[in-house]
Amino acid sequence: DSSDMSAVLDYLGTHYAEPNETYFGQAKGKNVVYLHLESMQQFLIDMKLPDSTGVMSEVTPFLNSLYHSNDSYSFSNAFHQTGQGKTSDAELMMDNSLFGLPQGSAFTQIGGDNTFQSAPAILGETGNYTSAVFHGNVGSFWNRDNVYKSFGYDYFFDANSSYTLTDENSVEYGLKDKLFFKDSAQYLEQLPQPFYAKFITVSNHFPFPKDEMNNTFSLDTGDETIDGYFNTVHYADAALAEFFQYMKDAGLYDNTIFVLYGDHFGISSSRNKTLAPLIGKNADTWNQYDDAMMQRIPLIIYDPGSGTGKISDVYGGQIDVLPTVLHLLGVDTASYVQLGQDLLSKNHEELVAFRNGTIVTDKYTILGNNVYSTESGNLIYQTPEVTEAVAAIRSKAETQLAMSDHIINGDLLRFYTPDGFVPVDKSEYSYLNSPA
Ligand code: GP9
Ligand code: MN
Repeated sequence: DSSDMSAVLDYLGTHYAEPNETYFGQAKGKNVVYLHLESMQQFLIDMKLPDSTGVMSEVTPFLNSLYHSNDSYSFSNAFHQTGQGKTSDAELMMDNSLFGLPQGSAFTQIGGDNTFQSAPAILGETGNYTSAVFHGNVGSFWNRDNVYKSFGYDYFFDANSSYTLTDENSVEYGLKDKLFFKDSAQYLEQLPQPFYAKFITVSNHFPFPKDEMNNTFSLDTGDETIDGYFNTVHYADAALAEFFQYMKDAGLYDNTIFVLYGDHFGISSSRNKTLAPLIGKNADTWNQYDDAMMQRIPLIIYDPGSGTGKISDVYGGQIDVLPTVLHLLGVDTASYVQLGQDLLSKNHEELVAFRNGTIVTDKYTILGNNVYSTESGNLIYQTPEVTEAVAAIRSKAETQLAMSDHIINGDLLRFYTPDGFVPVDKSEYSYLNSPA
């Protein structure tokens, strides 16, 4: 009931990390484009493989250029925090700074009925933003056509309304990325500015199918999933480069910030030993610590022309992205119910709670009863001091996750409306070809 909500608000009062004044409002009024990078992992950044002529070449040349740009806030220690809800968990975190559930997908289980105070609504109300999602798959996947209304998305461009799917132009989960961006540009150009738009890519999805047209790297690891991954990643990277060109052609580029994030792992832990030699690691000594480190994802906030970018080695996760972005846009998050912390804040706490119980801080990686040094990967002998420090970290991580679960399971946001926020009325939203 509403008393549960006061416990949440008390917690948030102590957890909130205030904006860094150097960056606060730096991108105020700009369009926001989220690029959801299906199954992309951080080890891809700057990685090289021999191409078909044997020349070492970058797997993700375009992402690398953004990663190293002076106009980017890039994060080398950002982790995904998704659970069984995979893509939908990542979306939930990006739009709400709330975690997915311990089991299943919050999107499909309760998403449509709950009260949310999501980014599209916040920006719509505070900055007159128009919001839209672009996804070249059927809108009902992950219950999106339902959930997005509760989030306050004005438009949802999906396969039913906006893209024509054929066997040739699509893969299992929808339109191939290059075609997806090409077809989307016409709709994006017509959105009133400023806009908050999200593009959910799909080509780089398991099982990373072979495509003779996009066969840059001929690998032979003995695992077709791994061999295929680098080619579908390379294709997705090239698609991003084309999208940025569309943005330039449409004159939208300079007035937009781009948030690029990997949603979750593409290569499962069971395959990591096979992958290890390709990324310069030793398969024989590979262990659960290494698996945890593989959960890093690319996270780049690219603000063209800003010149104030940096590569930050701060430890954080997907839960932290929304407060970071809102602060860049000059929207203080103090009154909103967001479980993450601004990654650019001086008070950001370097603690990453995974949905499977793993916890990573800049110092410790906690896996069940084992504690590793995050820096060296060595097991740490648990002196009383270490035990005490680890207990405190565990308690913080458990609290953060529990608060989020209370909010979602108890639909607690219906008991609290941030100052000046007008609750979203789901019935005011309908998308072409989606059920009312
Ligand atoms: C489906 C796509 C894939 O539309 O977003 O979702 P995932 O399987 O990665 O959760
Ligand atoms: Mn996904």
